[in-house]
Amino acid sequence: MSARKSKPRASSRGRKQELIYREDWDGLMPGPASAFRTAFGEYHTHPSPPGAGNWGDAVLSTGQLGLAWRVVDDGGELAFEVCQQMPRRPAIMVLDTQGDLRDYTFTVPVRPLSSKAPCGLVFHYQTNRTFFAVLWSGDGQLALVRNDHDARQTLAAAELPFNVDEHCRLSVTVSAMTAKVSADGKKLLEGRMEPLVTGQIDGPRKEGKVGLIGYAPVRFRAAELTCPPPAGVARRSRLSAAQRELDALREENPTPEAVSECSLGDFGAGRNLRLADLDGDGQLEFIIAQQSKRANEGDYCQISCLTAFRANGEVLWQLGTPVRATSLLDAPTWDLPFQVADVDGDGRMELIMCRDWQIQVRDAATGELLRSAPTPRSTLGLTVIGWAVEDFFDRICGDAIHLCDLSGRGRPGEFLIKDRYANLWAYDTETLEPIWHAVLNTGHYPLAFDINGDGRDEVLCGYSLISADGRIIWQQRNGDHVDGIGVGHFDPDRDDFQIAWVAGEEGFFIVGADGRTIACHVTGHLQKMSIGNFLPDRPGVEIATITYWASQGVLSVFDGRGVKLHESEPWHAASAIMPVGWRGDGQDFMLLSTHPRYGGMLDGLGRRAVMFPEGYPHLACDACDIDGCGREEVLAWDFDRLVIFKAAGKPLGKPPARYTGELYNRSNYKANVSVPPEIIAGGRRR
Ligand SMILES: [Ca+2]
Ligand SMILES: [Ca+2]
Ligand SMILES: [Ca+2]
Ligand SMILES: [Ca+2]
Repeated sequence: MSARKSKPRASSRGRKQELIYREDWDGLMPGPASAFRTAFGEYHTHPSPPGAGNWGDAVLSTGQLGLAWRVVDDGGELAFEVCQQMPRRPAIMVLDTQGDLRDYTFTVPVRPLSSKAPCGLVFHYQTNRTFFAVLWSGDGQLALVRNDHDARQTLAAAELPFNVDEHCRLSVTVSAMTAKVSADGKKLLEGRMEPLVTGQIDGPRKEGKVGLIGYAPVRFRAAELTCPPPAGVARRSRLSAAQRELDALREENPTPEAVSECSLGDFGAGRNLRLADLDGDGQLEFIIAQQSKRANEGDYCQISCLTAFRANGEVLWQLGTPVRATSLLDAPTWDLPFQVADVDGDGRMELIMCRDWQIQVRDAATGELLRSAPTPRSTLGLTVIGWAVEDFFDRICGDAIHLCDLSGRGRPGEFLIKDRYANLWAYDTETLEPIWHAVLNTGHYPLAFDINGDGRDEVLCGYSLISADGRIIWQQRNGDHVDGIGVGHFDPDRDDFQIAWVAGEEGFFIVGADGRTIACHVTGHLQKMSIGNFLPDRPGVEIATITYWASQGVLSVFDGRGVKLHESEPWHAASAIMPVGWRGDGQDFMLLSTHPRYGGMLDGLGRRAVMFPEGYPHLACDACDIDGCGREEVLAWDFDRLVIFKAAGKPLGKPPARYTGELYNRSNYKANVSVPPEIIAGGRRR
């Protein structure tokens, strides 16, 4: 990962240049150079980063089968090859190990393989949606562009005959925010670079990374990165200052200590874990679900094995037959329908679940079946998403369960159950009788909340607000679907509740209680959202979002009014970005993952403020104040082991009162929160 430094060398124009990096293909072999294209990275962590060598694959292709990037033999040397048509978003391979580049020359021999769409180099890269690029098109145009999310500006253009039979040595030199582009040593373009501004508190970005870009098949031979020696001196000074700042930041934060570790035997699974005091002894236990897939694999899953266990690995009970998970494809990329709470108010926990087209209520301490009913009859609904036909089976499989209080009994006496994308039903937990059915674009996980303060929960589901009686109060007509929903008094200047949602390609929204949009940002395919005090120096909560699909890993931090404060790309995948009150002084971190190198906990500026030790699982993670100390612990697991990390030492302040959601209603799509209680005052949240 270190810079490949060598003695200054003479450039073609005779001036000495310092070599920052030259691709020597060390450790690389012909073969795939991309991650496989599934929803795995929405909230699971790859064992190694998507990409190859020192390069990260920054754009997950969608709509294509197969991989976007390969390392190939190219006339006796190696090369990176884009082996896909990528019309929606370009394939980008970013040189991850070399950031903070200000004045430099980036040179790569490029051989286009298709005239259907452009290829070229990216530079001053901030995220896979914010960068400068030189793009070579099939019509023989070479363009210098500034790409700021969906706004693209051409700064300069020139003719360069397109040639799919030979390599052309493309080179971009950046000096004092002016870019000069040459091809085979001939200067063709020059343009001033207005710095990209990624967020209100980020400031203009005057440094960035470099990478390779292709909207269509193209080969790139060994890249070379050089700079004038004074720029090298200045860069080393910036890098060491940044490292000192990061070291100081980590020094002032508690380190993670593994306080508990257990084997998951043959019942381990990905991110489908619930926490509850199953036996009423005051300690939390866990239930983990294994799944069996069918049809298109992801949309009609059933729970195959459910295991209740203690933190020491002792199994309390088990339903079904465990089958040891072996492949990353065994990790769920959906929710499974089970939740645990005291739904009848008798002081004992019940498990509400769906399995084999049945709704079941079980004693959570023993797993014993108390009552059951068939799941709802399937119906196509109005908004069928092409790949998931809702009437594949005559009864719904049950995609997710959300416990709620529709009748105002003061406990979760009802529950919501949905199919994958089109129908939502409310049920009574005692009678297992259906109460109502709504047909809508459900999105992934609803949120019940008493938004009008009458003691009964309303239901936020997809782009709709539904009354406790099942009547749609308002509904926005947007495309795609909502993944996660939050509600609260986010804007201190407004009296109503605001609703925040992330909705894939439609973006991140803040909506008033009347259903009108207050703010909307499209920063890629918005996948996950969490709400907490990520910037403690700023008043109020911050709302963090992260993207996946087509341009993954773009982390954005907004204030409660929807003003974008910060944006970066800490890792080329999404994450549940669980808010964690790790310090115990009111500041929250975002848990990216427990991977010792690519994960960590981020502050509101995207800095890795806390890192996790080597030698522990990092497939999946979650956070919860398990022991009631006022700070969240971090749970990390893979198919074999579960470990609990605790913040070392005493809290750094007085842990403030916070609302972190109910212990039940865990979901891979929900927005997770850590907010002052007054943010949700006047309503109740499930
Ligand atoms: Ca217990
Ligand atoms: Ca009970
Ligand atoms: Ca209400
Ligand atoms: Ca704040």
